[in-house]
Amino acid sequence: MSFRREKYVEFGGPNGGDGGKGGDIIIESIVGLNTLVDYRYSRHFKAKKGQHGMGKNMTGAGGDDIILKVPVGTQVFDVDNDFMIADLAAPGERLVIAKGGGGGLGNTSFKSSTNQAPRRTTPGEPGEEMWLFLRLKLMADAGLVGLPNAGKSTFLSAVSRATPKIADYPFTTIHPQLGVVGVGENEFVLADIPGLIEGASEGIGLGTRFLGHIERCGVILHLIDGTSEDVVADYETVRTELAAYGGGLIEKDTIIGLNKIDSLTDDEREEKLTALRDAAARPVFPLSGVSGDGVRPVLSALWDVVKEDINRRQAIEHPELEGSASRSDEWSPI
Ligand SMILES: Nc1nc2c(ncn2[C@@H]2O[C@H](COP(=O)(O)OP(=O)(O)OP(=O)(O)O)[C@@H](O)[C@H]2O)c(=O)[nH]1
Ligand SMILES: [Mg+2]
Repeated sequence: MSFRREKYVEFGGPNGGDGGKGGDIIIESIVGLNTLVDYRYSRHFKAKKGQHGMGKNMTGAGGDDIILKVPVGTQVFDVDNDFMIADLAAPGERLVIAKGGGGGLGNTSFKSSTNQAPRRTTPGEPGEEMWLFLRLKLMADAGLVGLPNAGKSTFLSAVSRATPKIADYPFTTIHPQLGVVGVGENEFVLADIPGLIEGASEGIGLGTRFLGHIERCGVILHLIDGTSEDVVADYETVRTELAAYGGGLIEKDTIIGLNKIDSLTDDEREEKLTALRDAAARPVFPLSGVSGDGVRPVLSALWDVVKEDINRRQAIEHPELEGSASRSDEWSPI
């Protein structure tokens, strides 16, 4: 509240300006961040309050906003109600998640013909406050699935610079890993997730909680351990769990690879390939992540699908770039 006070001005009238608005809290997806680890240690964010209104009808400055930067692929849930507030699937998506309160009104705002010297003001409004739950869905172009020990992590380390842990016991991989696979001038992101076992969809083993990471992949690479007694049963087990999980995984384009052929005789290899082909009713790629045999054709097949997917997404997001993900004949050395 303020009044104009000047010599020779008898009735100066009110001149108290309004208060500034509080800062907003904004969440924004940016390229180059891969985890939400920053929010593990720092969990409270409070935007600045607006400044007070002042005499001479000066409105207070608004408080600065706070921008919470999160990786592309972050989903924002309301902790209390458990509903999704935002799905930041593309870079540069921004959303105001908590609005700063409006500034209070100075007494000038209450001036009227009947009240020329109002002493009335209003306090600022409180800002919004909330708890959020952030969940990151990795954005991979292609995803690896298979039973534990199928050689998924070995494959990822063979085709990218990723260095996942590899060992001859099940559930070596307990967190999803991403690797960038170079394809001539192009590249795509391949995700390695923990192995699935029978009953995974009911929570057995590590369950299916990592399958969410491949829901957005354009293509799945399903690896089967060639040294297994029954490759068809292994194949069916994983397919059953994918189907039980839902999320469109079972309908996704899938490349099937019979892995570890370096440990098979020619006869064993042919026999297992034929059996798998018959069961899956589609081509099966023989390969070895250890020796590198057959890896290139698998990458080619993956890229062909990924490229289509990228082109489709670009056509939606950036129509001017349509068709720019070209076919690659040059593969980076493995
Ligand atoms: N002979 C042979 N062994 C392989 C090949 N690929 C992987 N292995 C071996 O198989 C075992 C399991 O390999 P991983 O790459 O850890 O298997 P994974 O599918 O990632 O297993 P989980 O993370 O437990 O699901 C390790 O002992 C690897 O050395 C291959 O092409 N040939
Ligand atoms: Mg692994």
